[in-house]
Amino acid sequence: MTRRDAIRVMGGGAALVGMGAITRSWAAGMAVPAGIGSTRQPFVLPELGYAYDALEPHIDARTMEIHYTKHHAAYIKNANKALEGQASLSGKTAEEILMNLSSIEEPLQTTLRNNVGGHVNHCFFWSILSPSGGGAPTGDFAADLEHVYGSLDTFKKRFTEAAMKRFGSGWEWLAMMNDGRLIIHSTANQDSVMSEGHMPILGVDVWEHAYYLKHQNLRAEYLNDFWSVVNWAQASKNWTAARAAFGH
Ligand code: MN3
Repeated sequence: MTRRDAIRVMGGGAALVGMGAITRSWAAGMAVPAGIGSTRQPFVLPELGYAYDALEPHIDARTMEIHYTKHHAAYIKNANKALEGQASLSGKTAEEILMNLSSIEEPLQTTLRNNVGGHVNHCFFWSILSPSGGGAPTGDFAADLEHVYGSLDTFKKRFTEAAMKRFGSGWEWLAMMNDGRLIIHSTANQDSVMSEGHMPILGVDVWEHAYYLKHQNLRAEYLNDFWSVVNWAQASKNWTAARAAFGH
């Protein structure tokens, strides 16, 4: 029986069994490639891989610097502090914690949802941006997008519309469900799609701290700029890793 079959046969009850495999796939380099981030405790600020001003004019240097050295760093500090003395969680990766949040008692669960989620989401976000980004995806990932959404432009339009509808702070994602299908999905605050059993392929931070200095309240202009720096090669790697993790 393959893992995919196991997940299908056992249904929801197999979620944790499936999650174990997914976590290993993720840890092997899905969304936090070598050199980009550490998902092991204690969490540390990852290498950005490019200069603060490398994404200009689309995302400005000051926003990048504050976002990375203040916002992301704060999630890391708070996550590590919350995990101090939590022996049962000390060997867990960030992803394992997010995938098994419901097993953690409150109020720790909420603290970890926000801060481990914030760490993982931001590691993912930095990796999905690139000074040489933009353009269009290629290969099987591009074919899947076209199959599901009709065209890249239609996908971008629907993703942007969904990101505009996220009320308050949160994220917009292109994610894969465990049956291999793509979905455009929004999460509030720092919630991770991994806590819902999905794998992230592409994501954009729509908290105002991600764009307010340059774009002020104009989220639509920020999202338009996002497409100019999106790292489709990384998204394609994420798509391939998600397929493998779910046994497709
Ligand atoms: Mn942010």
